[in-house]
Amino acid sequence: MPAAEFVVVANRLPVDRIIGPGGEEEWRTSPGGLVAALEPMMRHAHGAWVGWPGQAGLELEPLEINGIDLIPIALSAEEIADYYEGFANDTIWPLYHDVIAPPQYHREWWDAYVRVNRRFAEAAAAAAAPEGTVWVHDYQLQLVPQMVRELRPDVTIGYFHHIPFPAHGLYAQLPWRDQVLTGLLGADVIGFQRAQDATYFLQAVRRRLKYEVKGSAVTVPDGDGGSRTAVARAFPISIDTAPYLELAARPEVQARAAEIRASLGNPSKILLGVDRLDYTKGIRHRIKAYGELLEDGRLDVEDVTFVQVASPSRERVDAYVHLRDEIELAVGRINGDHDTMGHTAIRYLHQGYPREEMVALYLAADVMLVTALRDGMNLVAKEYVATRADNRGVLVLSEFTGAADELRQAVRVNPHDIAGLKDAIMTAVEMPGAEQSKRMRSLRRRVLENDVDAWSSSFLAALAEVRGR
Ligand code: GDG
Repeated sequence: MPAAEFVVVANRLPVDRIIGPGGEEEWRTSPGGLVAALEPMMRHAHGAWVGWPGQAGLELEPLEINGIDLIPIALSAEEIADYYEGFANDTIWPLYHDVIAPPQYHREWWDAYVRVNRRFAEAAAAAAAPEGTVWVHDYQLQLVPQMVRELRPDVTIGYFHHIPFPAHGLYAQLPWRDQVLTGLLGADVIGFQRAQDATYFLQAVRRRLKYEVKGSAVTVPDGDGGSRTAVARAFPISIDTAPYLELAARPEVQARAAEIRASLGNPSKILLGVDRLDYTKGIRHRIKAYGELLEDGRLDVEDVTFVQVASPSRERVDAYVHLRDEIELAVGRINGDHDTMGHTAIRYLHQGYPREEMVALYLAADVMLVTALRDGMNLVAKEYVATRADNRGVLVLSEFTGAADELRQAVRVNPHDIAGLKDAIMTAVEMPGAEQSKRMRSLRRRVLENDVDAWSSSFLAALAEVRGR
């Protein structure tokens, strides 16, 4: 495989391996926004993508799909347990989401994280063309930037952090806090979702490593008496809006939205939640507030239905097993107390759906509830807004999401404040049409202008600027 001008490094490859009925191997591109954002540029610049193919023990040769070289990284079942489910999802994930669940600190998980990060870095270093660009993604790979730099000082390195970065008081818990900062500072540009995340990162760098920080620039000593500059700042991610606009305009998707309403008994208002089943998403808080509104008689199941799609996630991590039990207990209680033969209080769906169905749900929903306790961005909020070409519908949005920095015309909530959340839900349910469209127009302008292309272009422009120095 020839050397690649542009190398993306992410935990997962952007494809899923499907084994057909006759045992034949097939690859299907996963519909993530990241692939959509990077694909055109990767084809143009001869791109390679380094990532795990998604199955334990699968050792594959590099392959080319749609003009992109895919470089699979094999992970054993034990490495998945320690590096991915362990350190990434049970240490870093809860710590960086403000310790909503207690982070577990295990030295053998850290050792696996270092080992696996090195494997990704070596593959990226081997794939990159002289003076090429390497763009590393997310919290599973925080050590990769510095590892790539040591192997390939000639390449330009970017890193984008999709989840929040915590305040120093929390970050300081991490037993490997200095190593992780050093790993990230191997990048020329370190991108975060919110300005606040970048500020917390820069504070940690100043306090722990004592490097000089001026504005968004860090002076990173190179060990030989010299130094270089790394830039850390916000680049809020967005969605690829085109497929959402296109699906929302399709007559059959609109007909499906009407069918969904009818199958719920044509309630006057449908509330919707769409999340991975994750403790960061505030699903319990949302259910509690809704249950109390029914209890108080402020909402009635004859008029209102709440649909919660909770797509299965990280099912082998204990905290997720408990969360599922708690949510299902709460849903069962509320439905038991309030359902009638013809109407259900909460239609709870622990399933994943094709994108068409998600868009039909967005179109069917009068109120979208995004009540995350902490969320890097929250793309669901942006997807809902993108699909509402009729300018109807209300977004209830937690102020603890990255999206809240941009989507100022949403009904903002602090999900910890159940009384406030109840009032916000009522505001949304009762909002007059004219007010809905005034707000939705402004939300849509924002999402349509700042799409995922704008995001990747601005990140790459910042990388090019650093390189030009
Ligand atoms: C991380 C950060 C940041 C969900 N269920 C189904 C489905 N989805 C899709 C949604 C959306 C995506 O998954 C979820 O994105 P979010 O942004 O809401 O949340 P995370 O998964 O936690 O993502 C987050 C993001 O990275 C990007 O930087 O915004 O803060 O935590 O696109 O629509 N899609 C389909 N079926 C489902 O059942 N088709």
